[in-house]
Amino acid sequence: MKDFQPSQIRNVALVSQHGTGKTSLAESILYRAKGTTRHGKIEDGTTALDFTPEEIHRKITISLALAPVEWRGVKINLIDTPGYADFIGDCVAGLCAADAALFCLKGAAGVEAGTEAIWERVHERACPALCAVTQMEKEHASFSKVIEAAGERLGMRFVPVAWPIGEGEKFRGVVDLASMKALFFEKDGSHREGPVPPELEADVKKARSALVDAAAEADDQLLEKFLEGEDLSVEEIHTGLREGVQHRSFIPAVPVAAVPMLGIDFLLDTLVDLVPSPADMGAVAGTKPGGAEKEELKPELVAPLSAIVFKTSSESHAGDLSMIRVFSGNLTPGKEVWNASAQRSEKIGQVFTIKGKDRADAGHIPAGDIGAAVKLRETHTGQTLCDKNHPILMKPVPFPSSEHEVAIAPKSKGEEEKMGSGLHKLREEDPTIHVRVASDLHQTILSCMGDLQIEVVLEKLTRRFGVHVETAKPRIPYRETIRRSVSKQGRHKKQTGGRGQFGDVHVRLEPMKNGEGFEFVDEIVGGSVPRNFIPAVEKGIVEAMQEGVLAGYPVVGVRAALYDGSYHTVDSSEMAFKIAGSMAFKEGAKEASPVLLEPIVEVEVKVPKDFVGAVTGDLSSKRGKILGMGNEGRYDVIRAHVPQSELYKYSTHLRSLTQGRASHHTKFAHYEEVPRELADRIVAQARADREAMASA
Ligand SMILES: Nc1nc2c(ncn2[C@@H]2O[C@H](COP(=O)(O)OP(=O)(O)OP(=O)(O)O)[C@@H](O)[C@H]2O)c(=O)[nH]1
Ligand SMILES: [Mg+2]
Repeated sequence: MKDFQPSQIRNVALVSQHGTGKTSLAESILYRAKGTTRHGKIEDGTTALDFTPEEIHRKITISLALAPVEWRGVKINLIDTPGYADFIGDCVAGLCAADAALFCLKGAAGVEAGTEAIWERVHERACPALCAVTQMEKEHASFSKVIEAAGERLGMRFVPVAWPIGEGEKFRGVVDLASMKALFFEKDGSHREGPVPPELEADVKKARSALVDAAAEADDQLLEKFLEGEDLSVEEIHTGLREGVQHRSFIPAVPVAAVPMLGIDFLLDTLVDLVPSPADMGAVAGTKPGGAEKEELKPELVAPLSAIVFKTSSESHAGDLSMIRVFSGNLTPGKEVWNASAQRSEKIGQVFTIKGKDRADAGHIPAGDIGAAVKLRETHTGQTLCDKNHPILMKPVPFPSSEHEVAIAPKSKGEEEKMGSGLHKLREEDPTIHVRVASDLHQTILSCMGDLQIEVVLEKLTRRFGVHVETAKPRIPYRETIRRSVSKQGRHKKQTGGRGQFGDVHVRLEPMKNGEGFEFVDEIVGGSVPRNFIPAVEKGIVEAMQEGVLAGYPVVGVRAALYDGSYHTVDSSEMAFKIAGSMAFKEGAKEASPVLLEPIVEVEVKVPKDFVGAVTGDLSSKRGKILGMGNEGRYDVIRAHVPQSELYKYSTHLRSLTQGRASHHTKFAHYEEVPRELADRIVAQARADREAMASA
């Protein structure tokens, strides 16, 4: 592809919930604009954009993909993003590279489960948006119903720029409301002009008036002209609409059907005319590294470099790549650039234009454009690249936190390392994947956005890294403590010919006020336990506390005071006193009313008002305590303390409870005593497990 000025580029991310037809739309556009010679279909697994085996057999998008096309002398960089909530990380990343979102809604369904959650991402990023009402040739499709419902639900003003001629199987054209031309679809995605069908005149007149109002309101000069009673030209309407889009005053909407290629040309024209170019978007705002001072750079080729790595990919034919959006300056191979996020220098290797899984040498990536470089050594997803002499830090990609945890282990012993390096690579490609080793639980914990993402991670580990991995429920890090003070003697005496072993201690165990930690108090007077053996006593107690007397969980919240003891001049040793300390603790703890503690987490659920009752009721049924309610825009925020053991797979549960319209965060709060009945069950289970392990 040739070079394009920032004013000749449009960067558009296709976003929506799963299945509206984003990938199909991008494929049809790619085909129509001659970006491919084959019209890829999801059903046949032949798309250029969903090219991994995991995507093909599930018929869904998992990773974002790029589809650059040229239309009317303009380069449109389409970024196809996943709609499944589990892969929202790539939707967020795609939005960071785009200047506008093409928000897709199904013609026959409109607002669905997941629509709002995706819209929130567009909204929080303050991303300008257009809307495509898709699958318009399907039964029950209704353009006007969809935009009315979406307007109400999302609290946004949707403005049709075209009116459908026929809907469902009669969908055969659109009236371009700016030019008032009726465009009848040809099979190849193009159209021919014709008269506006008389039965549509009233609807079209009303819709045009709303469109012109919107365009005029967005631009002072146009408003003046409009108020003086003059009609606006098509160009003027487009200028006004583009400004309105840029300032997010409204969302222009067009009807389209991707698979049968109906309305593709009109959609392409709309993208060229109404999506703000990088030049329209104006100066790139960031901060000076190390402070809050603002820094701005013009979106020009001659300006210092500012760019963001929005995705790392190793899936394509193209090898390991860093996908980059350049905001200002020029990214050229062989040049040293500055990673302002990591404060490191980075050498740029070859750079490419990417289309699905294919790459083509690009020479450079100019201001406003999107491309990729051979995977950078020092730079990770979300980091800023710039000119060292003119550093700027852009906002990092706001990846959501992953709350869905499972324990994982390789099926074959000895493959831990392979699993670890595979996961490391997958995490580079999708930063919503987290892995940690929970040493107290003897488990490796994988945190993802949901079950589907976990399934995909495991599949990729097998396909790409040859390691088969099993999952299990993560163990709960229970703890034990004592509720009562007890004094106990621990006496270790062994006489087996020759030198014996002797250690004798008196220890008082007390519960600590805050229920946390451990304290050892030395109350020995008169040398009943010699100084040099006292640390060994403490060591014995600390070791014994690793496995509590109830169910073998670590013990916390205990003060152990060594107040008396005795020794033998020949037979006493550190080892003997350590054993004595340990014995005193084990025996004492049994009599000190030991109890089981469980981790309590603070959960924050962001939920539309209609679901507040359902969510609070559910949290209460999970032994949760509601702490309070707040407000965040159109959402209520519920805060509650809930036992961690009740929250296994809560993401999935919450999704089904709220039709995918809620989100949540958790953080550890504190430990609390487990209710008696439940504790008895956990203790019995732990004992059975230990016995099974012992006999295995
Ligand atoms: N009849 C009809 N079917 C369509 C159209 N567009 C998409 N589909 C079908 O709808 C299903 C989903 O299409 P995709 O293009 O994968 O949807 P998506 O929005 O990319 O889905 P995710 O990537 O999972 O978010 C596929 O079976 C498509 O064949 C259309 O215009 N008409
Ligand atoms: Mg898709």
